[in-house]
Amino acid sequence: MPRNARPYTRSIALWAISKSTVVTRGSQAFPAAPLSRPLSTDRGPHWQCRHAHRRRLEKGLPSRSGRLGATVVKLSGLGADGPLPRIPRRIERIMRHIVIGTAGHIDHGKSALVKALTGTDPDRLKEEKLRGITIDLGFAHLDLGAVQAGIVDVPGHERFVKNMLAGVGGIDLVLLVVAADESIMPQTREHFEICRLLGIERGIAVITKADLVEPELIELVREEIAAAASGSFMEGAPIIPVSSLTGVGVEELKTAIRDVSLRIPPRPADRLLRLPIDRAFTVRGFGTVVTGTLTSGEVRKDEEVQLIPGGLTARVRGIQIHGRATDHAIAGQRTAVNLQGVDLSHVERGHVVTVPDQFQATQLVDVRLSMLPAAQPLRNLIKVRFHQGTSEVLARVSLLGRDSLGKGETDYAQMRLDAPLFCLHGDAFIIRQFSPTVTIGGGRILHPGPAKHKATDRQVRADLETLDKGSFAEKIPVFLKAHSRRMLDLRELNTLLGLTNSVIRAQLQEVAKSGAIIIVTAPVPILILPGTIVNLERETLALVSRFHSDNPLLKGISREELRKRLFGDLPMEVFRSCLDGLVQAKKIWLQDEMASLHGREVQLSEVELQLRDRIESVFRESGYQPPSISELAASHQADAALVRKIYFWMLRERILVKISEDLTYHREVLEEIKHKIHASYSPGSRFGVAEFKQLFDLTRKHAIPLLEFLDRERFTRRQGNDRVLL
Ligand SMILES: Nc1nc2c(ncn2[C@@H]2O[C@H](COP(=O)(O)OP(=O)(O)O)[C@@H](O)[C@H]2O)c(=O)[nH]1
Ligand SMILES: [Mg+2]
Repeated sequence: MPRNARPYTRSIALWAISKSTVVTRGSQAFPAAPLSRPLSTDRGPHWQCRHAHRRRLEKGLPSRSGRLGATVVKLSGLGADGPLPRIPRRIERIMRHIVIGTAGHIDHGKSALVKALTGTDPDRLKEEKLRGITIDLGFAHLDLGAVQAGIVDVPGHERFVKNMLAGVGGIDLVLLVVAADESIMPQTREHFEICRLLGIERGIAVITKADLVEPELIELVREEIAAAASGSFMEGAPIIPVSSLTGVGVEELKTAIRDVSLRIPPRPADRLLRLPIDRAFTVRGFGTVVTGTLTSGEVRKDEEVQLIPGGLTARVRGIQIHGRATDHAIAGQRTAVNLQGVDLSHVERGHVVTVPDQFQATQLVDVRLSMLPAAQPLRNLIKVRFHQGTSEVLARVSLLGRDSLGKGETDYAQMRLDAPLFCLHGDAFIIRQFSPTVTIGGGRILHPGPAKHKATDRQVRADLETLDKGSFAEKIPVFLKAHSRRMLDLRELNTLLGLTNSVIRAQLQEVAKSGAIIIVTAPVPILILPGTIVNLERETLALVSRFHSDNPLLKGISREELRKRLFGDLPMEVFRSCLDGLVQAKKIWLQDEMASLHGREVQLSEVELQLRDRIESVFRESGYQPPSISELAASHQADAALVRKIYFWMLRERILVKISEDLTYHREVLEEIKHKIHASYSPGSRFGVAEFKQLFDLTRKHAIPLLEFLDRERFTRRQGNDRVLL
């Protein structure tokens, strides 16, 4: 055993073996793809290190024990939630799970090629066999040792391009098939354009039916392909002549697929599960099964998932990859999932299997739209077919302040969808003409849930440009701004992005550090634009000062009233943080749940001041037997309302203390009473009501409320008919 290959007992990520260590477990291999996520080590100490087999694996051969292996890299210091490390190039090359799609004109030999590569006839429908054409997607598994590829075979017929579109999303590599005897044909171009618009980054051109033509013709086709590919993602891609009939070129093609595949970086593990469904069917005894290319995240057996649109939840009863049962599948794998708890009638192509309670479908999307060079100009508000993932819906294109978008042009637009669809920021889409159905353009989703725009709003264009070209830190404020409340909680923001929890938290911390957003601590953190906080603070100050001028004798506005009036529908934490900020900045005083402007004293007029002094001296002088409020008004011949107003102000200022419904004492008198009791009794001693009455020369009318007040103040405690001094 190499020195670095220790037994793993920690439950966090297994990022900890030396570079040259190959690991297998039981009869199952660990392909390189799981490197994109932490490996759980709770499966026991069954790690075997097959150091010597690395070379065989690198060449794509099975290890000598008949098992496949993978190398796990030592990258210490990362927990299961840590950001993903970059897998060193050397390691990337060990093993790949990828998805390959075919593309090309009808009858050019795509399905025959898939059969020649894999032994599987991808034309699975009875009608396909009967008519000899591919109608819907077909699937096969290509085992190249270090490269495990799922192949999606698409129909070439123009009528079935919509099926082609459902299959080609999420592929890593396209095999652009061109028959030697026909060369490039309309659907060769259309499929190629679709791949380009979908942002597919790698391709191999295959000249099929090489047995039917002279070598010179093959060279001509090769030149035509090279010319068509120039300036695109396929510029310089391998072009391989093949005969599916004789087998010539098939091995070369496999080698090329392996070479290209090993250079594909692993799909980042920074996103949540998305499995756009391309097929749904039932299997007797198992129920509903859906298949698709797992475009991001991972899915595990027994976990709960949700289907969007629709929102139905289901349990993952089983998972298969290339016909073999497994406990979990990761991004980049062709995956079949057996769903428990949903009826087949509720599941269809276009739905997406995802994590529960995170996403919603939308009927409005902001996009960057590019028209194909050969397309007819697109008129504003025209109806088109909108394809995203495996779904297709009708949509109207609302252009931003223009009447049409010409061929080859690119601009921002808003799509108004006829039916809800689940997509995220950055997803690719295609549009096809309503009739006749030809592909006319495509692009990227910028905002998957915006407000409806006014066509003339200039700011909209600037914001969309940021969502298109900006950095993560620049985009976040735009998402916040686009929301009517100008804030989003982390969950709401992630509805647009689909990142894993740890990744989005880490990235947002960075953005907050730059000052572009403020994160308010809450059970789900709330993201706010600094400007929004500034406005709220300004409004708070304005409201408090307005309150002061309307209510000069009141100390301030109650906290709850302030919240209701300004922050009614905003989260409590935002209110709290805003108010805390103002208190800390010494702009607001917060006392007894009352907010007032910092440094503000209640201002009384000259007349009011005189009245206050008179009332105060009445209460001081009347000592233990103060007057009631009505007696007070009568004896002063002053306006009763004004007396009440001053009286309440004095209560709020705690100059007077109301001890019962009818009795109010001057604060100093109450202090004096307490002093006198202390002077007469030591703590712990008892006295009765009679003693108390005598001590202060009181009747029951004053004595009982006073004693009850002292009990409430925890100055005394009642025991039977006595009081104990505390
Ligand atoms: N001679 C020859 N015929 C081929 C080859 N590949 C496909 N074909 C034939 O071409 C026809 C169309 O093939 P198919 O795979 O269905 O084309 P697809 O529509 O692109 O899937 C079938 O009759 C095949 O037998 C080849 O390499 N050589
Ligand atoms: Mg076919």
